[in-house]
Amino acid sequence: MRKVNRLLMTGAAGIVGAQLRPGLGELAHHVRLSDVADLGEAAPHEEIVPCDLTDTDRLRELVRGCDAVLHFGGVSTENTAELIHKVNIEGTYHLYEAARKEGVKRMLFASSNHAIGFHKREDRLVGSSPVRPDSNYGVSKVYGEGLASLYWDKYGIETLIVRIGSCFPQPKDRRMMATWLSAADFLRLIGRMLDAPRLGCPIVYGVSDNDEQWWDNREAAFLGWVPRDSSRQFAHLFDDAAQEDPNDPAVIYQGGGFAKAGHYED
Ligand code: NAI
Ligand code: 15L
Repeated sequence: MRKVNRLLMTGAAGIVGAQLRPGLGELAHHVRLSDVADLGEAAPHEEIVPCDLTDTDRLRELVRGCDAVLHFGGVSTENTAELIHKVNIEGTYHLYEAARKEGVKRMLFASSNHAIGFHKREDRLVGSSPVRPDSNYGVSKVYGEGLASLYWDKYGIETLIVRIGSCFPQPKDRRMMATWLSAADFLRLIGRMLDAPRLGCPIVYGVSDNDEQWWDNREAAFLGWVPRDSSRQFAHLFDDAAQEDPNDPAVIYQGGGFAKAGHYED
């Protein structure tokens, strides 16, 4: 594939960012990495630009000169509504505004399965299935998806919305056998996103070719992304599935523990 010139990744010090970072040099000549946390030493093709997403004044400088932005920064699990609003909702809004003003044309929005977490596991969802957020966090992802859609329809900024399942080096529990996304599959998806002559604003479920599947990416088939990895290789770690309580909300709903949990601030 053709490399883009400059690619920005926010949240680069996080769990997903750290897994993707080693592969981004295959996709871009210059990789700009940003976070509030330490990013270590820059490789020759990397630029490190620390930035707090709530520091609105610095965001234009952050995105300036970038061909595409991978937006992973933010609060990545349930938290106080106040923090989620400030970082995930306001921060994402100001990042998109900075992108619009600086002429960035292509984005990846790291959405989450928690935007649809109150669907049951036996429901098979497509990109246009109704949202059913399971947390304040999930609502912030629904906001980001709506914002991406607006910025495509009104301003022509394309976004790949990825409802990520569970992107970790390996599944951490039985549920993640169904939701696991390998870093290699994610990198191949980003490659398709950067290569597509016309992207638009599709919703893709970020999940590998696992045996148990809750999501169907047929509506984004034009991208030609076919995951190659599977959680099957980790099946031996979770042979206690028979002990799952079928009446447990964490087992009934796709969002697992996020759907089961009460209000974060109670
Ligand atoms: P993470 O929490 O490990 O990484 C998020 C990064 O954002 C951290 O390095 C943190 O320092 C940074 N950050 C937090 N507040 C910030 C601020 N105000 N300004 C700048 N940077 C800030 O999360 P992870 O797992 O790497 O997830 C990355 C993205 O993907 C998040 O948006 C998350 O919601 C989303 N996602 C991740 C999934 C996963 O399985 N890891 C599943 C679904 C969605
Ligand atoms: C997410 O959205 C979180 O960012 C991640 O930490 C996991 O909890 C993941 O969803 C999941 O559902 O496994």
